[in-house]
Amino acid sequence: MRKTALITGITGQDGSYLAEFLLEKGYEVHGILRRSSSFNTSRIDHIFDKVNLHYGDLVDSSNLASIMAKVKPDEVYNLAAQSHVKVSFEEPEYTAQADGVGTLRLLEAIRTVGLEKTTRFYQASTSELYGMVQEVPQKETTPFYPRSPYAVAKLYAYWIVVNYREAYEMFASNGILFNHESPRRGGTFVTKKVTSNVAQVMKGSRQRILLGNLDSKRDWGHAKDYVRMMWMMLQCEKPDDFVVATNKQYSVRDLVTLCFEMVGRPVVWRGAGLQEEGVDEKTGDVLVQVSEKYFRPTEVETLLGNPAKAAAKLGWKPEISFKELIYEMLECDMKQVGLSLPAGAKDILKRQDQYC
Ligand code: NDP
Ligand code: GDR
Repeated sequence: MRKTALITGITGQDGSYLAEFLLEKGYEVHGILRRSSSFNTSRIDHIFDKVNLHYGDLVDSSNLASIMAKVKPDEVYNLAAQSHVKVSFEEPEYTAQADGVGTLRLLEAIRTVGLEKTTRFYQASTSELYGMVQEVPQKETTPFYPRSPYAVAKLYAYWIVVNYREAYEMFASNGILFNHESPRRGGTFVTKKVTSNVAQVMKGSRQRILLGNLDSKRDWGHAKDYVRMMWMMLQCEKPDDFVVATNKQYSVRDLVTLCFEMVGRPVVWRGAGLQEEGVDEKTGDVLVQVSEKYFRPTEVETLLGNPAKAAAKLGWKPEISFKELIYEMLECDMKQVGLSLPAGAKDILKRQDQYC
């Protein structure tokens, strides 16, 4: 029998990859779309006629219940969220409504229509829960210490999922996903901001890149690898929570260094703090500067995930390396401005180094 899946956040990075993945598996795919004054479906335009879209919002309970009653999904993937950490400091209440209480609304919608014993539920939890890290690397048992309104809202969502699993025996699981990126990543997240700005610098339409905390370290994987794991989590015998990560970390400075090396304009770093600059090794041109504007009131300095449980219980491991991910994103952004990557980028891709 053909399975039915409902994806909230289908127009986002992960939603679009997950929809493709589930269609390939033969699922009937439904998604919740927010009304917008302009088109917001660019990531799913290529599969538009294959998915079923319903207008809705995680802040509207009755709408969620009526979608649930109509679709009666076998699997629900809750990916919708105000997902930007810095923005959550400016919109804390809305972030709590959408990311925290929104998860509760969706779980209640499942119960309201009597699907709690049959529908499986995936929650997009996050490494941001670890915040001020209490253990390195982070695993499923590492204590949480959220450091933003976003992370606090996601903490509520994490625990309400655990509670509904225990209280109502729902098949409800948390994927504690570390940062994952792709050419479809939103332009205000640091990887995409850097790859697209580097392409603009190469085109000559931008002089330099302004960034916040260059010391921040992240465990960056590829979104395609991570949506596969979302599905795997709902296919196992029992609901459970899993860390999904690569167990490798790089700083924002490493990311910028690699990108400029790939486009053939290596940078060296000079100065410190707000005065730190990334300078073209040959010409001395300033290509990167630090701007306070991108600092967060409380920062998550370092994240590194241990995906051993996902490997042992589900046989999952990431297939795309950090370097391959950045190459793919840069290639896409260079194309966007009518350029291509120099031949040397392929050599960097093949080289054995710390970015493998
Ligand atoms: P995106 O920001 O790319 O996508 C978010 C999606 O949620 C979009 O489809 C957006 O719609 C939708 N959305 C936002 N608010 C609402 C709302 N109130 N009601 C309904 N839909 C809404 O995020 P990602 O794809 O990167 O991430 C997916 C999920 O995984 C998010 O919950 C995120 O917090 C979480 N996560 C992401 C990680 C990552 O590194 N990418 C890591 C760990 C967790 P619209 O297109 O209209 O804006
Ligand atoms: P993050 O991703 O906050 O980890 O949340 P983001 O790419 O925004 O930041 C990563 C780190 O880079 C530093 N940084 C900058 N960040 C942005 N956006 N812009 C800058 O100019 C900049 N300069 C430095 C940040 O301070 C931070 O330390 C992402 C989101 O997808 C969440 O939804 C998800 O839960 C987590 O990843 C895991």
